[in-house]
Amino acid sequence: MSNPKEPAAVLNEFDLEGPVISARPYGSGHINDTFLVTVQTDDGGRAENASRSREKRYILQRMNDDIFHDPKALMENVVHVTSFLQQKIKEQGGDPERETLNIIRTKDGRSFVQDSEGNPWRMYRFIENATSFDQVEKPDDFYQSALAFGRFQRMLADYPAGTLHETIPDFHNTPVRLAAFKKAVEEDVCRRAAGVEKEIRFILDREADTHVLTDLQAQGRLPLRVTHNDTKLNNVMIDNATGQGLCVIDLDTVMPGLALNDYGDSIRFGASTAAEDETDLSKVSCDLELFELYTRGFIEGCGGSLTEMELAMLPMGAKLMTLECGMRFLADYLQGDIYFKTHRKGHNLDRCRTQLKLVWDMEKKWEQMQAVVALYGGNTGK
Ligand code: ADP
Ligand code: GN1
Ligand code: MG
Repeated sequence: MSNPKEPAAVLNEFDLEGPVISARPYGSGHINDTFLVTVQTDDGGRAENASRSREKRYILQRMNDDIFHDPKALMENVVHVTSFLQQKIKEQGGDPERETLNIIRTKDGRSFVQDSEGNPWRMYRFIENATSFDQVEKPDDFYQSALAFGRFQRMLADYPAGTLHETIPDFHNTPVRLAAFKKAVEEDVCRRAAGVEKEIRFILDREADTHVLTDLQAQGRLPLRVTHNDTKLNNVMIDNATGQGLCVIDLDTVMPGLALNDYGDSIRFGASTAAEDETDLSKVSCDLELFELYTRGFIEGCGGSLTEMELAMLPMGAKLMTLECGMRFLADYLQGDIYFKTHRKGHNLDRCRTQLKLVWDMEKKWEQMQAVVALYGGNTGK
């Protein structure tokens, strides 16, 4: 379990529009320490409002440098990707202040600061009147998130991929993840492996699946694209007024990758009938209606750019991202919960179990999943 670091020390470094009223922990991300910062602004002395003061909000984050070893490279990516997106959004007549992240610079113009202990911190404009959901509350939100993640990928189609730093090497290289998982089992530093033999076996039994997509990629049959790589539902903001997917956030892992991973990660999180850490596994399954909604939205959002092979492999993308996430949670449990934030004993094990239950359920529904994909993606699997 981790304790967020104190933000007070760095607040003064950023170029804010007024004095800070409050800074409180915010959101439910597993990686960074996130704070909502509120400042008081005045109206600039305009006569009609002379006595009225307003508030403005920001997101402050301590980047997790145990995970992102090179915060400077990470922020270079974020600076470049957000300015690229702002330009595209402007060209398309959108609002660049709400439809992508906007970095708040320090008073001396830097994109992040380090506190006296060397912790890296950055700040974003808070996206008002929009919501990031931890679970699907309304099916249309999930469809809107699919459109948003699909469009995100399409907007980055001509981004110079070679200039991107790989912020976490082999992030979605499932065979490499499997090797790391096996090592965690062998080392068993917390002596927890004996209690999770069933889960370990479940993962090892699916070793052959783990390299299906990386093999296709190596054979040049799946294209590398600039992808988000962390497409959970709570990494997209839905506009409260229009109900549309407004802004894709959490850009720390934007790197060259497979479209299938972005698709699959969304399915594993959002098409589940239960929360990622649900302890009652009877509640966990892959909802085929949500699966269908997301599939339709993602294909549409990608605007016809997915290849036939990508379309055919969508169900495999969903299954592999779920399996990979399951093995990452279990590896972390075995290693003593050192990667993902946990909030209770056995949290990572609970998370692992929901992922494996989902994989099991997807295997049962495999033909139906393929039929859905065929419906929206044309002639697949041949
Ligand atoms: P993590 O990597 O830990 O998941 P995120 O960047 O996703 O961190 O931020 C955590 C949460 O904070 C998000 O799920 C979202 O609810 C909220 N959030 C992040 N950035 C913004 C923003 N610019 N405006 C509004 N909310 C935000
Ligand atoms: C982490 O940062 P967050 O909470 O959006 C993780 C993802 C996992 C996810 C599981 C950088 O995402 O890869 O799929 O948790 N991000 C990183 O919920 O490891
Ligand atoms: Mg996040």
